[in-house]
Amino acid sequence: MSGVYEASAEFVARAHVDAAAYEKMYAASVADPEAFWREEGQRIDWIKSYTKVKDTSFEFGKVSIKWFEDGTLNVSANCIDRHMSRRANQTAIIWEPDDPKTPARHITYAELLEETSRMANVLKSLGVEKGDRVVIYLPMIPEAAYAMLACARIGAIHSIVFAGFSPDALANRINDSKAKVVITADHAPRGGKKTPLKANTDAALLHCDDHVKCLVVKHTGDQTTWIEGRDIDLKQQMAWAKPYCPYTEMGAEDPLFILYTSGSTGKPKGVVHTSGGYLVYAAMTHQITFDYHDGDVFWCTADVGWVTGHSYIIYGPLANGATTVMFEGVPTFPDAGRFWEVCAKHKVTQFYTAPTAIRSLMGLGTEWVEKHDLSSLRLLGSVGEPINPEAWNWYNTHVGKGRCPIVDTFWQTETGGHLITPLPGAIPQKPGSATKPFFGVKPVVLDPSNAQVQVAVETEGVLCIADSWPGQMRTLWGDHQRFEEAYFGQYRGYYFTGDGCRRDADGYYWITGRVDDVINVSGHRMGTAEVESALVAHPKVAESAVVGYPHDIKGQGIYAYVTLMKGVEPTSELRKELEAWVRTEIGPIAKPDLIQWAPGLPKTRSGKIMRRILRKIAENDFGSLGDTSTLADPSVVEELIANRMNRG
Ligand code: 6R9
Repeated sequence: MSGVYEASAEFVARAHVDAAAYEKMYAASVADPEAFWREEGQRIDWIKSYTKVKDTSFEFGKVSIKWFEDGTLNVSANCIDRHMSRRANQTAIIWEPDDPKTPARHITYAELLEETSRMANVLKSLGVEKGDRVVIYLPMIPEAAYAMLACARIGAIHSIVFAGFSPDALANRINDSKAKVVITADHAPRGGKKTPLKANTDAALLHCDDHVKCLVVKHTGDQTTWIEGRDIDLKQQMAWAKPYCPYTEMGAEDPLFILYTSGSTGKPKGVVHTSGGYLVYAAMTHQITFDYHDGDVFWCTADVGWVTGHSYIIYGPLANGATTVMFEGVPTFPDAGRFWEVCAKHKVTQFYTAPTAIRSLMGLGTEWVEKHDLSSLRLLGSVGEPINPEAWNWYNTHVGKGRCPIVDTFWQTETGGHLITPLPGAIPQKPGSATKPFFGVKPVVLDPSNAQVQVAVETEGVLCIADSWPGQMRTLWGDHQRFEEAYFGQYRGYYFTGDGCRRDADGYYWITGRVDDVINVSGHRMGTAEVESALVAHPKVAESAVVGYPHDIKGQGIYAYVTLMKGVEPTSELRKELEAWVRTEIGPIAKPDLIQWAPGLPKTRSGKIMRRILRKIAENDFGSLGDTSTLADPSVVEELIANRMNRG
């Protein structure tokens, strides 16, 4: 059993929420959500205050989610204008470019107001109005923030497409959302390489309506094609535009953005978030989960193309008047010390990243961390997948130096903000556990065989949420029926997360991975994450992905893809050693039946392993791999197929 870690007395003393406050506030939040959120809703500025707070139903066929319904506000005004009296000259965004030789930029709230206004005025001049959709396909540059806030300012709905996506994916999203405008750049530099965004956009627009306008940020200055009448130089237009744009009064339930996320079936789902509830929830979780205080420098390493970037680079931090870091690069360029160099350079106080990044850096040695002064750090965060205890311990020891609480935040594109997470001054951490629910969140564990709610504290099953919280998605763009079916159809009366979990005797939640990743070996149910965690605990293993495959005797066998640490030779002795290792770590039942050496794993651009592909290869059924266009490096798939272990 792993240990329990508590924040220092010093940390607890200044934390927004301590243990007693958590218990009291949590109880109040679920006993009377109406009263709790009526008060919390006041964290943001309303043009017309709400009288209604919560009007939500999870009843299948009638799912409807509304918060602060009759209030009006503007999200951009909340993220910028309302800070002007106190923070006009405070840095809102620190922009750290891909190339460390290019100077970083500090953008004040006053500058943010002007740039956002200018961009909003450009959009207006193109006829973009309240409710229109704007697709944003940009690198991690300040213009991405201006574009989001400019849309919010005039009531347009943005839909960001991650700059790593292909022209096809971009075209599908432009068409599905019926966007009037796409905002892109010439190139996106990342890790010293350039992605030709404008050329990709040109290719995408061949499949879109002729009326779609293309605003181009000349970022790298490289030559691109130019179609007169369609392509517009955005920086030039901004220079000519008026420096102030009034904001539009929006209803709390007017959509703020659409964000496409992959479902289990082909067509991506357009997750819709609205204005009031989303902002209240993003702001509150940003302040409380990360224990943000005035003067802190907050760095979330995600891309704005993912929900993590929406809620914790832009909307949450800026609603709180914070200083937020926006990083254009990657953790390993120009070397494996880049994250830590940036932390030292900007005196980052809260650092929030993904386990996959930690594991890849772990494999490269601690000297890269030790080189840099990390004394400014007060808190670390993790998001995106379960963090295995080894990665947690490495993060805690080498980055946090044992003095920074780690918040392992469980949430989803669909949830808008954290659902289950330690509150750093209140909830002792156990490595690998997302711990306890955030305020207003009522997790329930259901037995998937009979959909019964498990009443015992210590239990396991599928994770559902019993009642709405303000940050919850409202619908799928243009497909409310699919929304109901995907999230409320299987377990009636509950929001189904798609994840499995275990609740321990202390009431802590341990996310065991997507339930579609559960394998059943000889009648024993096992989380693939558990086996992966055991494998990566071996000193020679850098990363691993485990899937099930059909097994004559056991029903399903365990197929493990293993990436070794740099310089380690893959030998049959090592294979035996790993089998024995897992046997002793978890038990004989967890011993992998097949281990394939994987120089690389198929990952999405956001770093998630695409298990669908790994399952197919493990099943020796690689003729129909489906869409691989969202992979960061499609060539790894060829390599894995060539060296597959199951040829039966
Ligand atoms: C924010 C984000 C959501 C899925 C989710 C779960 C996994 C995210 C996690 C975690 C264990 C955590 N996930 N955070 N699993 N512990 N702390 O990642 O959104 O891209 O929509 O992914 O990611 O499986 O269902 P999204």
